[in-house]
Amino acid sequence: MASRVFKLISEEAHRQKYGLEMIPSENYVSKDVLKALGSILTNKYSEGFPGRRYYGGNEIIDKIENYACDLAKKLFRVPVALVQPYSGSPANLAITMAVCEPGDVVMGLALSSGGHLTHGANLNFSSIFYKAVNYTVGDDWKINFGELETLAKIHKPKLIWVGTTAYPFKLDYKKFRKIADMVGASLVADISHITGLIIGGVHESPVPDVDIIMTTTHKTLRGPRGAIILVTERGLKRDSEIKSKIERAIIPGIQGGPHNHQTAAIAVSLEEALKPSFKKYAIQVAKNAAVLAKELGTVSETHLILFSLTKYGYGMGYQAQYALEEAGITVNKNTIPGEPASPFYPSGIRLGTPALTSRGMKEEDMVKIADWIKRVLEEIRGLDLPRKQEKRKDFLKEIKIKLHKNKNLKRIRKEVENFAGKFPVPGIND
Ligand code: DSN
Repeated sequence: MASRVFKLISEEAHRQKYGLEMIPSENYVSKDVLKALGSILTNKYSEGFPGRRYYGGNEIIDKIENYACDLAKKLFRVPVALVQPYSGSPANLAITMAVCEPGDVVMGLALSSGGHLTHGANLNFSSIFYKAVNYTVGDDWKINFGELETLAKIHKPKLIWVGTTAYPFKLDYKKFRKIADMVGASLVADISHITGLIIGGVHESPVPDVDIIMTTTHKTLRGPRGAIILVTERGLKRDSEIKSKIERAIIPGIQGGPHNHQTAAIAVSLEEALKPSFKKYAIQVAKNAAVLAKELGTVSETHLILFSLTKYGYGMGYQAQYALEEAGITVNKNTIPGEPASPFYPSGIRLGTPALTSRGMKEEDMVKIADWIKRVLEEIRGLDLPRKQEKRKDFLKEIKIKLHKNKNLKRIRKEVENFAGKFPVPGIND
C-alpha cells in the first residue's frame, strides 16, 4: 500500500494550485529541481569538502558540489562560493562563527523593523552567544542610518549585517560600507529575500561593497531549501583565511554530512537562474509587486509588500491572515514598524509576488488580486483584537468560526480558485 504521505502531498499540490501563494519568501521550483532533490544522492555521506572528504566513494559528489560552487561564483561574480549550509540560519551562524569570537558585538536590523532572527534577535544564537545591537527603521519605515552610525560608533561591532525579511525598499550598500569602515567592522549581506532581484539586475548587487554574502536558495532564487555563502574579492583582501574559517564553522563547527541531493538541486536552480528567462522573471516579480502595492495604497521597490491594517482596526494581522486563507489567499501576519498591538497578534500582513509570478501572472492579474484582498479585509472590519490579553484566546476562537462560515469569503474563494486554477504550477504542471 502506498504511504499515506503521498495522499497528503497530492492534497498540498491541490492547495498550491488552486490558491494564491503570497508569502514573499516562498516560491515554486521546477520539475528538474524536484528531480534532483528527490534523487539517490540523498544516500551518500560526504563530510568534508571536495577532494577532502572523511568518506570514500565521493568522486561524483565532489563533481556535483564543485559544479554548484562554480555556477554560484559565475552567477554572483565572486571568487568563493560554499553551498553546504543546510539553510539560512545555519549559514548565518557559520558566518558569525568565522568572523567573531563568542561575546563580540554583532549589529543587525531589529526583527520588529524587518530584520532577521539571526541578525541579533532575542533568544536567537546571535544574541545568546554574541552581544547583539539592533538598529531600526524610522517613521518612514526606511533604515535610520543616523542611528546606525551612532550605535556603531558606541558599540564597535565586529560584524554588521545588511539584510531584511520584511522591508519593501531597496538597500544602499555603500552607506552601510561607509559606517562599517568607520568602526572596522566586517560587512555581511543577507540577500536571501532579494537574491533573484539582484540576479535579474532589478536591485544593485552588494558584491562591490560587502565582505561576505549569504543567500538562501528557496526564495526568489527558486531553488530547493538551502543556502549559499559567498566571499567577495574585498572579503578575501580583508581576511585571506576567511574561506577556511567559514568551512571550519560549517564542519566540524555546526553541521555533519552535506545534503548532496540538496546541493544537486541548488546546482539545477543556478543553471536556471543563469538563463535570460530568469532575468525576465525577476523584472516581472518587481513590476507585479509595484502594481499590487499601488492597488493596496502603498509602495514596494522589491518583491514584497508590508501592509499596515491599522485603518481596519486594532491588531488585525491574525484576523486578516485567517480571513485571506479562508478565501484561498496565503499571506503571513507581520509586525509593522512601531507595532501598536503585539508581536503575536500584530497590525500588518506581509505579502509578495515571487510565487505568483512563477505561475505567469502579470500586472493585470495583480489588480484582480488586490481587489479580492480588499474585499476580504472588509469582512474583518470591527473584529478588533481585544486590548485585554486574557480575552484574546476566546476571541480568536470565535472569529475563526465566524470567518469560516462567512458567505462572502466563500464566494471570493470560488472566484480565486477559478482564477488560480488556470495558471500552471511549476513542478506540478511542467
Ligand atoms: N522565514 C523567512 C521568511 O519568511 O522571511 C526568513 O528566514
